[in-house]
Amino acid sequence: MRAGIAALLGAVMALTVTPLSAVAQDEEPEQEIIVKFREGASRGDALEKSRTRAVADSSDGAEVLASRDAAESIRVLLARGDVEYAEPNIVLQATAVPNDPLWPQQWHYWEAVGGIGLSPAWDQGPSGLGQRVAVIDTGRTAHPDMNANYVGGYDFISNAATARDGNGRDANPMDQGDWTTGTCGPARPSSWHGLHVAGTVAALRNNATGGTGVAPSAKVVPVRVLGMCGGTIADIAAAIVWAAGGAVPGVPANAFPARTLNLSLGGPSASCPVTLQNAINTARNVHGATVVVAAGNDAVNASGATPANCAGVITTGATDRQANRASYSNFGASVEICAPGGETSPVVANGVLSTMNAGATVPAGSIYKHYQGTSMATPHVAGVVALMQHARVQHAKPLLTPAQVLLHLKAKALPPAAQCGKGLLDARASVAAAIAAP
Ligand SMILES: [Ca+2]
Ligand SMILES: [Ca+2]
Ligand SMILES: [Ca+2]
Repeated sequence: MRAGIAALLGAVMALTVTPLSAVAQDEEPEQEIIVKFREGASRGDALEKSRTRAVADSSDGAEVLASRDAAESIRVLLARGDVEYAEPNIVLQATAVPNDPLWPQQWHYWEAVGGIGLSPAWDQGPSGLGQRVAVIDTGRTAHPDMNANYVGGYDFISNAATARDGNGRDANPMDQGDWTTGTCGPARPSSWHGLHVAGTVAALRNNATGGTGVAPSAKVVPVRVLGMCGGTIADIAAAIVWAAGGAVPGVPANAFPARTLNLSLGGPSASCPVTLQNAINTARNVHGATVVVAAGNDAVNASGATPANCAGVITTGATDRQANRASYSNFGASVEICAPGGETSPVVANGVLSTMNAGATVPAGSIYKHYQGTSMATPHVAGVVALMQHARVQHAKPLLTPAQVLLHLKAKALPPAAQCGKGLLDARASVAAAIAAP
């Protein structure tokens, strides 16, 4: 980890039912009833006595009737001997449960205790459409559940050796793999960390493939800063400025500036490096970008980790499946909020499930994998920020400033001892607050 200060933080790294009203007035609009007659029933008589009219066939030999007093019609029908059943044809509201087959394993999105309440956030309208989230990480890796949501990007790694692409900064942000054979810390396979993080932000939803991201219509701008052994403050700072739309000497202007930046990275530092703080200030104050960063995975006070200890960022700690602060998560006063980072030990399924590559060194097949870490928590927050901003657009309101984003990010309170900031991210309440704000 000496080569660069920043290391990966991924460890291994209502159904709402609207009952029909039962007001008996002829002026009332018609309500529907589902009725099933027994064989040989006097159907015409039943319709006349119950003051109903036929509308359509239902399933299972039943049919749909209309009535101006459904409750009374049902009472009349049920009193007959030739009716098997009669019930209101109630209207169910959409609850956004996607068809992605891994959704049931993505407990971090929906589980009552440890999840973020994602479906009821989606139910309010937003999907992240039109929003861009820069994932400042290991770069872009192809994946069928992610490819359509990548846009633009750049490679800010100055060191050709750690970049593994034969040159310094360049326009191709492809992740070349960050495996090491022991040059910096223990030997380990490639993490494809940026792919996992990107999938949590914006993996495709309702494509009957894999899982989904938090903001599945948002675009991810892959900005590469982490290579073998991590990345430098200079490269990360340049990436922050560029991702938000600022100018970086020697680098073409960013055609896809992002209003939300995700930095699932960090390293020990007693204070926020000036270079890093200046970059964050530019992104935030000049370009209006919300900067979401990981708290770090060393189970220490986040004031000793950077960029967690920088000003003007949303520092994100991690919770486990039981909504406790995760065992590895940093904590303390510099943590603004926590989100699911999971714990893969002892139960792998209690990690965060997202897009992954199977390659131990260079890319191979596309898979899905559970990771744990504040790296995994951070994109839950970034994705919710994209939902909040999309909701603002949907309601013809101006985008939220970074300060407003933090104000309106909502969380389920955790015990003060968790030192988890506002608590566990609540996507539903955050979107509602974004919509309600002036
Ligand atoms: Ca390069
Ligand atoms: Ca490159
Ligand atoms: Ca999917």
